[in-house]
Amino acid sequence: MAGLLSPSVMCADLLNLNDEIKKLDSLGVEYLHIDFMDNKFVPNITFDTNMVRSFKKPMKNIKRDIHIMAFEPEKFFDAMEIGEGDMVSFHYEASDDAHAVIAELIKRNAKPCIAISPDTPVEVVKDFLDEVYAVLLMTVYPGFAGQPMAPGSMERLSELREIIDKSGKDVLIEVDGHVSWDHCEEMRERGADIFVAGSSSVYGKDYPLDEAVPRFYSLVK
Ligand code: S6P
Ligand code: MG
Repeated sequence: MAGLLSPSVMCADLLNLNDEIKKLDSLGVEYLHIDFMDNKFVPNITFDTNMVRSFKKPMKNIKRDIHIMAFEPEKFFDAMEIGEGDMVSFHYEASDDAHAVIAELIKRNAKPCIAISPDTPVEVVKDFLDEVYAVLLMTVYPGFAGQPMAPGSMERLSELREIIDKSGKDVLIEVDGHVSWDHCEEMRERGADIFVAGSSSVYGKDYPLDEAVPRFYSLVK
């Protein structure tokens, strides 16, 4: 399977999101990465649940990739109208009962993903490989765009790939955080499948979006 792209909407032109989403859709991008924060689990706020719901309106083929950086993630599912087609990640560190959160996502026909922050040992995912669609490996500390990659992230990615491969489960790896032009090829080689692209790649200053997107795909084939 070729690498999948999930541009981070917090890095897009925030005053022009309707057109931005339509453009990504017309470029054939698979996912729109939507960062949701509670200002508790992480010290920041991005979009509220109304916005997360509204992102559905301009979408034709592109799907929501909702990254919930919040305690008690399940309490936001109704307001976000999470359902079929959505890929939803929540943090291992922010949930008391991750298995129950995954079960709720499966009940809603969403694709459940477990996210781990840079200081969390990758082995914790072993308990969830029977249940999740993907593991979201944070390669920056959650909360902000535009950060440098957290030390050891590449090695963690290889370790995670090995754990998943050894398990024999068909679980994807999503990488999120400084997935830059310089890093994305190596991430692909180390086993990443879904790439969150933000200010260090497709939303950087180097290329307009309609050039940046095909360029990114060519690097993560
Ligand atoms: C960070 C968030 C990420 C950022 C992404 C931005 O809390 O989860 O999804 O939006 O990292 O991309 P970049 O290239 O600026 O790191
Ligand atoms: Mg994110």
